Amino acid sequence: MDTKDVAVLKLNDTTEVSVHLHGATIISWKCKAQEVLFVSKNALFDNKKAIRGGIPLVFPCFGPWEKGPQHGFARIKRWRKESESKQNNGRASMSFSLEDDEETRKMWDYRFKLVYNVDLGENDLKLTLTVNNNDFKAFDFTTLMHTYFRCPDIADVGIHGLEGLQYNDKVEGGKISKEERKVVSIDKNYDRVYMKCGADKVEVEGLGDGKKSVSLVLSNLPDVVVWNPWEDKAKAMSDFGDEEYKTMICVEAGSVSQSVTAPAGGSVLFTQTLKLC
Ligand code: TA6
Repeated sequence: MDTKDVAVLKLNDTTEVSVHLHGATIISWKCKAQEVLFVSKNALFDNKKAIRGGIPLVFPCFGPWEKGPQHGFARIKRWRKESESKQNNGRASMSFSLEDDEETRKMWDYRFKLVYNVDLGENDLKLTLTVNNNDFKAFDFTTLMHTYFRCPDIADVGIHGLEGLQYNDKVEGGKISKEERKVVSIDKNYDRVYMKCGADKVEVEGLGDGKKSVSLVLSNLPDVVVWNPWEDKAKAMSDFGDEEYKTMICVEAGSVSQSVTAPAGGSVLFTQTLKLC
């Protein structure tokens, strides 16, 4: 049942997804009766600040941005719900859109329409972001799905599929290193951009009730950001509990290490499918 701020899509008693119109932020994904996503108990839902958790959308700029807010404006603008449908293949979907307006054009003078499709299956959630360039000039951007996963204990989380990849370590001042581990575990502040990830290689274990894994199947999203604020940075965030770093991990699919060009009048599609196993 939708409210004025949140659209809810229910497939059955154990499968549903909720999308807050502030940023078209997915704030809940229940799969096999388990909540898969993390939302901070201190998250603000004031339709101003980005929601601390779920899957905020980053566009047109990942990270600090000289033209506007960090991670761009998409996650802090109000999106419009465009459609909802149940397919006869046992899936259901909703779509949302965001178009340029005076506020966005003051920061970033381009005409665009973002269309976000949220497609729910019994065991997976398929997210497709289409960036439409409605302008007479091309524009460059970076984009990312800033997914916060819930876990009972960060000590039991392992991230597979990163072995051998180069990563930009933002904790180490942007130093480029190579991941040697088969399974990446988290025991401190991590803020890394793993580059040229495989389309279907990354899997995160230790999620949900701790016994679940989520695999990421990606299209046109070559980078995976791994972030956990750890103790000191957790304390420094007012919309994040001091101890909550122990029960979350961000594994974020994006196109951020290199910018993407949308040609005038053209469109670029990005897809991430999260599969619970
Ligand atoms: O997820 C990586 C990151 O860029 C981190 O550097 C950290 O800043 C995080 O995003 C959260 O950013 P936010 O603007 O939501 O506080």
